[in-house]
Amino acid sequence: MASRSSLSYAQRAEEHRSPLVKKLFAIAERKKTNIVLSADLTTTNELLDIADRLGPYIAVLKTHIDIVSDFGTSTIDGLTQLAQRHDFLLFEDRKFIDIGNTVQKQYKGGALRIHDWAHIINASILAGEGIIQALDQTICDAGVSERGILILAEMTSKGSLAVGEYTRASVEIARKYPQSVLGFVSTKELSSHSPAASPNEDFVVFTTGVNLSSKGDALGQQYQTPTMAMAGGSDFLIAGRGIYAAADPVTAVKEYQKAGWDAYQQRIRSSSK
Ligand code: 5BU
Repeated sequence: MASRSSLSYAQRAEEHRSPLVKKLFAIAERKKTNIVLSADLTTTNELLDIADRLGPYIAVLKTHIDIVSDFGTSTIDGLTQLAQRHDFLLFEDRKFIDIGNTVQKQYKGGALRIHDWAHIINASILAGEGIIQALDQTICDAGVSERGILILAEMTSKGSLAVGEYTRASVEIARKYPQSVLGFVSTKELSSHSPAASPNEDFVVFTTGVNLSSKGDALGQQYQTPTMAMAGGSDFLIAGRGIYAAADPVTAVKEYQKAGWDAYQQRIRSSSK
């Protein structure tokens, strides 16, 4: 089957069955951006300040909420208000990885109340299918339409073991939970060439490790450029330090926005020829 990534976000929004994916693609079209800001700031003030300044240029804000040293109600309320004001979604990069019973508690309750505010979460299938079943159950039982899971099918760090059979199993499990699994965090598009792909299948691909000027860091991170990621079938580009740690983060986010959008337009133009 041809990859859905040759279609425009608008067309995919129209044809997708998930209200959350429809909203995500509609935001991308409206704001002309496929950038996910990885806002790895460690205080509520810094996090809300960057979300407010860069919010107009991004489709999604990704958090690691457990690194916020003064996390509290004001963190969540602030993020939720800014997401509404600037029209972006919230993605908590919690990487759930435990048995089903535990992840339900981690997702729904605890100190972080992730289900209350994060539209998107991610999970590893290392523990088996039960983890996705558990998160799917929490989402379906809550009856909130704008909640979804990305399966962590690959990782960008050097020597990652999320490869081969693990990655293949991620795709197989994703197919069983169409109500709640939106797609993958992966370095490239994974599913369309599999013989099991159905014609209407449209997984969304979020790609981390995106940077315009660096190839990696001293702790094993490995980067690709926005153009490379989009050519590989990525739909949303996750960038952190390349943007928030730049001398001028607003100028930087506009550069990433332009690079990501140009590469997206190039992709849909070349596949319509
Ligand atoms: P950076 O500053 O652009 O390197 O930040 C990358 C972010 O994406 C950071 O929050 C990581 O935890 C996250 N990440 C990643 O880098 N690689 C992966 O495979 C996954 C997440 Br999954």
